[in-house]
Amino acid sequence: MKIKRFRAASFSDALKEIKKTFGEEAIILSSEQISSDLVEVVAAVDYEREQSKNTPPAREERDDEIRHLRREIEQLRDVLILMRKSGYQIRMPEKKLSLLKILMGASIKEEFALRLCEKADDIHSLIEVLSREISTMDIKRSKKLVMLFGPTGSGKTSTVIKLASQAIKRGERIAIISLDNYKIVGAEQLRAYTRILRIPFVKTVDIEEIRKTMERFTDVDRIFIDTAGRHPSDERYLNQLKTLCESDLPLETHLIMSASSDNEFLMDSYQYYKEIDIDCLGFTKLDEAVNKGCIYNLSLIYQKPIAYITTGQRIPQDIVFPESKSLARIILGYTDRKSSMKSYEGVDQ
Ligand SMILES: Nc1nc2c(ncn2[C@@H]2O[C@H](COP(=O)(O)OP(=O)(O)O)[C@@H](O)[C@H]2O)c(=O)[nH]1
Ligand SMILES: [Mg+2]
Repeated sequence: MKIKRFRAASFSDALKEIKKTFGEEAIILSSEQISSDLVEVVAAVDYEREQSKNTPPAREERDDEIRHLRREIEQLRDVLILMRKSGYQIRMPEKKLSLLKILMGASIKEEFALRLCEKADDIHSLIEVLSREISTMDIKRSKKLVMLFGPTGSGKTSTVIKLASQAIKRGERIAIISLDNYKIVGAEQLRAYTRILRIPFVKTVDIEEIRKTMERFTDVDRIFIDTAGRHPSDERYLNQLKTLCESDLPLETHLIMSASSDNEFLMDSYQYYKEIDIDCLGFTKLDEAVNKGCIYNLSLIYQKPIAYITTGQRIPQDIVFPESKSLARIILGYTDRKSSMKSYEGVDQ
């Protein structure tokens, strides 16, 4: 076994150096933040194992940057696991520790929180860093077909109505398609709203029917597609969505997740939803969510922009389109009137 001490400006840099010197088999024996810009990590490698191992080929991924980010986060998670196993306490300057507490208090995953702490010195720079890492999307520039999908009860049908109403307000001509042949109440609720809004409504499960609807409504600017809610692991549901995404339809996909859901459930769902070609994320039920860190956690693992958040059951008003700095504040609980949902209404409508 070979042991070496590494010093670097950040944990990520130290880990990069360790991987470069010792390879993937390196283990971390200890790590310490010595000052705000110096960390020390002691790593070891078992040379026999190192020499005999066959390095598996790196998984192909389109975007280099995403691959790099994921790797960095995985490495940090490995460090944390090893540190915990050896009873190691995180030691860092008081200022950084208080940022770590804020982040973890918001339910941001520990390895993500540590990464953010490396880049920020106070709450203002933390908001800056966070806002640079989350991107948002202007739904005014959406494609003609906008499909919402996600877990059962996440708020898809309500959000379709909210988005349709907003688009009508902007002067767009709208139609709605329901692919929900499962929840009769859901489709009927949607039909009732389309009557009130006086917009065309089609209920189908067939891609060809979607195509025909699109061709029939040539004067329509946007067609919102509501889908049935299913558990993320439901293979038939995923295959139906995949088929739609792989078609030549001008389709934009929005993954709708409730911010009040269990953080682990939301994180786990990634292993299923990553199969789908997702364009953006929409978060619902911010009014019921105790912590909002899941918004950051998910935007980081999906690497997709956030298009909107919904803040209550009232249709159509409880939806906002924050830009990234406001979103960063919301995630950290640093809105002007912290506990009041009204605070979101002032955010970049
Ligand atoms: N508190 C709160 N409830 C919401 C929000 N969005 C949707 N809901 C409620 O969540 C429940 C499920 O919503 P629905 O749109 O039917 O979900 P779907 O199954 O994904 O279509 C309904 O009772 C909605 O009123 C929100 O932003 N806040
Ligand atoms: Mg529904």
